[in-house]
Amino acid sequence: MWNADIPSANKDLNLYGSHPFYMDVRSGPMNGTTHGVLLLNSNGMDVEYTGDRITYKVIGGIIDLYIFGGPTPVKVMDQYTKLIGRPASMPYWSFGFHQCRYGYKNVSELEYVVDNYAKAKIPLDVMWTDIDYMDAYKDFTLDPINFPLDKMQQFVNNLHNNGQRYVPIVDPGISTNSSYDTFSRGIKDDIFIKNHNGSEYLGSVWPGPVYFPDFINPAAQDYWTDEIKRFQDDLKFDGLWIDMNEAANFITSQPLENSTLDDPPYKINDGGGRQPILSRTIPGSALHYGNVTEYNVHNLFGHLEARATHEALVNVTNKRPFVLSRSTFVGSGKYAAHWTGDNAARWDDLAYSIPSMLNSGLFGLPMVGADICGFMDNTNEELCRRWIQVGAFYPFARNHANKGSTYHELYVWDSVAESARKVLGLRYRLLPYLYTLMYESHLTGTPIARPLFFSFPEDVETYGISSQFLLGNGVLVSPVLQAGAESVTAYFPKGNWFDIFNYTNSVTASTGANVTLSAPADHINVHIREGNILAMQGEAITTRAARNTSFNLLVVMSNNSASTGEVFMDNGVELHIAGAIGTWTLVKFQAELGSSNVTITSNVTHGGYAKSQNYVIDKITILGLTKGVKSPSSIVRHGSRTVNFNDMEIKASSDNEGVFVVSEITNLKLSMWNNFKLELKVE
Ligand code: MIG
Repeated sequence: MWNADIPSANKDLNLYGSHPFYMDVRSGPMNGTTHGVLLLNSNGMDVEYTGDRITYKVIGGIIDLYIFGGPTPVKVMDQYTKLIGRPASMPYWSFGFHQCRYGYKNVSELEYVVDNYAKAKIPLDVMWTDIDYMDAYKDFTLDPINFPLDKMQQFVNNLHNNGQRYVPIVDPGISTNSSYDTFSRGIKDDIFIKNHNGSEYLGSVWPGPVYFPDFINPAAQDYWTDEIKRFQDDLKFDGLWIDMNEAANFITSQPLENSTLDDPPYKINDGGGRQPILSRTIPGSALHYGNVTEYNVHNLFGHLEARATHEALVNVTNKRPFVLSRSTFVGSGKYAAHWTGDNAARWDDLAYSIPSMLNSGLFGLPMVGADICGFMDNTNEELCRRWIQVGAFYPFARNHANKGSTYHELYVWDSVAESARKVLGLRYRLLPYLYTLMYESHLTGTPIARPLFFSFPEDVETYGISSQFLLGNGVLVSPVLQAGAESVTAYFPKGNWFDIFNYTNSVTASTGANVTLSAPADHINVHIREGNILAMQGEAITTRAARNTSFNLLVVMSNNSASTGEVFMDNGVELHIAGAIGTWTLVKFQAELGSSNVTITSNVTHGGYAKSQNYVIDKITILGLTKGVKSPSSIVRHGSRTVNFNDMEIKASSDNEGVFVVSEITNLKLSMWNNFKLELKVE
């Protein structure tokens, strides 16, 4: 573990971040008993796992070992994130679809991309710019020719008017060009990392020679906040993308003579070799504020930059920050979202994106995704199509490509566009669910995207599965990860599962079972399990538009227990999520099956926000019953009133297998801010 700018497309090498944490799920007499272990240590280390033991070879610091007793995966995450910091709340818009590319040439090209998404009717919430927008790669500047301020302002304004957002990249290395104000202010504030002799450490990154801000220095926070404020005064960006924060360096400095900090006696595995640990980063002998050596805090650089950037955005915007960081450490989820770095446009990398995403969740960084369609190399139509089918269900869904690679925005190929409309259509209908999972994650640390064993810890068959994942408790994503495949063999834990696209294809697993499902070119299998209730909204091409649609409650009945679900709502950007003032609404739903009726109830906390938005449930869909629901069996209570829903329409149709009935109740107009109780006959 030694944070490094090594593309994640390479296997079995150190990554951008370090998380000396693991979760252990045991099979045996008490299947599913789970604990977690953290070695809270920022030094470089090798960690060796040999089946029955784990060995930490740590080259510094103290042994600060935490054991989280669980005994379930959910409880381990609660205990772990209670210690390291709960995952940051994320703005609602960040659950929309994002488009980025390294190499966009100018503002016109940005406009072209945004326009083409609109023309193709593919959702797009956030447009990004990579280092191309900068003047000679200097942070907080704009290329005066290709990305001039006035045009960029207009571009960002237009995005905002359309309910869209803009996120630019910022790198940590500050150009030492003497006419660059950000540099001069950094020198004046004396916030750069030093050599052991007190001069500034000179690295080299995109702008050429750079100094690196020392985010351990309290003065660096003020400096960073001030720079971000100046930039925000010019251009109203909505979040920041912090890259290269391992910290990446294009040069490898010479080790100081006899320095065990630059060239320690035990050589950890860095980049696949056993070498001095200053390869393409800041040397271990460099000094931070308070004479802290880089040797001890190297793995914290990205974490501290994420913290400083988060704090800066809080100060400057007074809104919920969105920070995307490449490098992370234990606790970074409190400040940032994460993408998995430079993958390649290869089928293997599509498959690896699932365990990478799931790991990030276990590390307390639930807002995560991989570059959709693949960053390095040229993607192709089939791979990009399968990738958006998976990526639509990453908590953080961003298409990104390397400079020089073929363009792969979702409208480029018709078949990709068509599939994107379908899967992102579902994603946007699921936005209230994703957002509620974020809220739950923020409170308890449970990831948004989860390994199957989170919901089925007693089922040992789930433990090794990294080709499928769950969103929340009961939405199962079973993608195609191979070229040419038109079917997928997926594992279904015990229960009744329903195709979430059409409700009518079901899978019944009386015990856990591998099931082969058809997966034609435009389709990904996504199923919802009995026992779950989802509050969904309508399709739209921005999150803003989706939020103006009425709700559809999807209730999946179970013979074994009551079905439950909840939805959290607020304005999506306020700083303190679920704060004391109560400008938010939480609604819990429950559905129970009686001998001849179904009862669906809601329980509202702080109805005010839902009322201010006039949120109504206009339709309830009930799955999982072998008979259809009929007219209300008794009264319908809605708030303090007893209501007779004269307009209510009920339609029941049997599913493809003729086993289950899909019941749809429309024209409901149930206000979200009032408790309701709905009793329906089942015949
Ligand atoms: O040296 O900013 O991982 O997403 O497009 C490469 C250019 C620097 C690495 C990031 C990638 C980004 C690229 N950056």
